[in-house]
Amino acid sequence: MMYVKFFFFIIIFQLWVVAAVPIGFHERFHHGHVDMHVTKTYTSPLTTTTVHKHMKTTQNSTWKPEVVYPWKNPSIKLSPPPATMNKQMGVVNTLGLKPLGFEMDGAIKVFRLIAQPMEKVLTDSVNVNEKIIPKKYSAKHLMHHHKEIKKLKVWGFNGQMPGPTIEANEGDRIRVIFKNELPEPTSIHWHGIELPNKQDGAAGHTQPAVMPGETWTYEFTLYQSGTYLYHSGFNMMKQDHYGLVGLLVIHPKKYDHKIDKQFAIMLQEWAIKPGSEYPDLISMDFNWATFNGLAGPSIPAMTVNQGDRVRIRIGNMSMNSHPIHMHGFTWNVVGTEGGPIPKSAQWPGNTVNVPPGTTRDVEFVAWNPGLWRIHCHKLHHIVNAHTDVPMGIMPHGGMFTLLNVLPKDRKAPWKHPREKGVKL
Ligand SMILES: [Cu+2]
Repeated sequence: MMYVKFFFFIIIFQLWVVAAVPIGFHERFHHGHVDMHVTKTYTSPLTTTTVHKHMKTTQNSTWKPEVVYPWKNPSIKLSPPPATMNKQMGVVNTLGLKPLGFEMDGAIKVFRLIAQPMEKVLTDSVNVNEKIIPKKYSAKHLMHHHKEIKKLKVWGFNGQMPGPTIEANEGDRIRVIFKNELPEPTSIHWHGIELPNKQDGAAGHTQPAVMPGETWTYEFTLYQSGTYLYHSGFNMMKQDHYGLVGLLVIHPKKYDHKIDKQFAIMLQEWAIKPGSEYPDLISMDFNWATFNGLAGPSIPAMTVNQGDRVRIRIGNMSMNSHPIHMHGFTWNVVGTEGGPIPKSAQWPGNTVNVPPGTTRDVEFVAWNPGLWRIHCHKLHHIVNAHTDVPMGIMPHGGMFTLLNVLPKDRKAPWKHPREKGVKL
């Protein structure tokens, strides 16, 4: 008799699993957004009647699932960006993003981050670099050009996605006052930073999760220098993918040479179903690739003067590697997510692969005047919206922008530095 009962239990359990999984997925897609939680409906006792009852109710169009964590909770009032936004001690230009400044509390640099739901325009199809492109070269009329605004519901910091770049100096003690205005618990993980375990932001392990409406303070000293990342340390598959990511640049106590212009680029990828305003967090078929939450032609160019020494810092918070390629120059890879690379180990190139969770710094002298393309060299990542429009038509660039090197003398004939005996 016991054996029969056990056998009966197994059959019912399997029925429940088979029924509950597709119902859960159906509801998540049906309501146009993706949530990680399972509604209370599916935590019911394991009886056949319950399963049948719920199968019936899901077929009824008036049935509504209990959504615990939607994209936004209307009862949470969103704060304006902190007063330190757009004020900067820093020198790094994170293309298309406002910088984050700080206040001093004694010797401590205090930064403020607020995690919030927001809408991000990836592109409005307007070429922000149109003014610097010679009219005769404009390809605008040679291609189909959809004037389409691509908006996405994302999560960001201080009204920005990705979050603002935090800049500090090696040796600084920093405090980050962090407020959670998301509809679900979260935390901030300081990716690559050597700090006390309690400050690591791994919610559920080194700290409790910061609940909606709560504030949490991180404080640590920066012993390293280089390009680092910050991102959500809780429910990462959803939250990092929703845009809770940013760059943390730590300048060395002393650069061994002067750098004239510094830029930063965060690499991200999105799977966006046609007509949807939400990223599909389950799909691995990414059809949108962005620099700093922007897609070409809406990514501003990097404008420098001929002769400038330029550093570009690239971080990757997506699930694929991105071989970032630039025309016209040979650069040196001078840094990774482990900090500066010793001179003897730096390597020359014009394409640097940036795997997920890493950063790469490249440096070069902008001797070669003109407009140079910089883009991911995975061909699908140059053109977005593979499911919106026929593949290959270019209304939406992906990870694609320009380096604009202003010539010292417009009339001077082009000369390679080696003709003048200069080895770069
Ligand atoms: Cu790529």
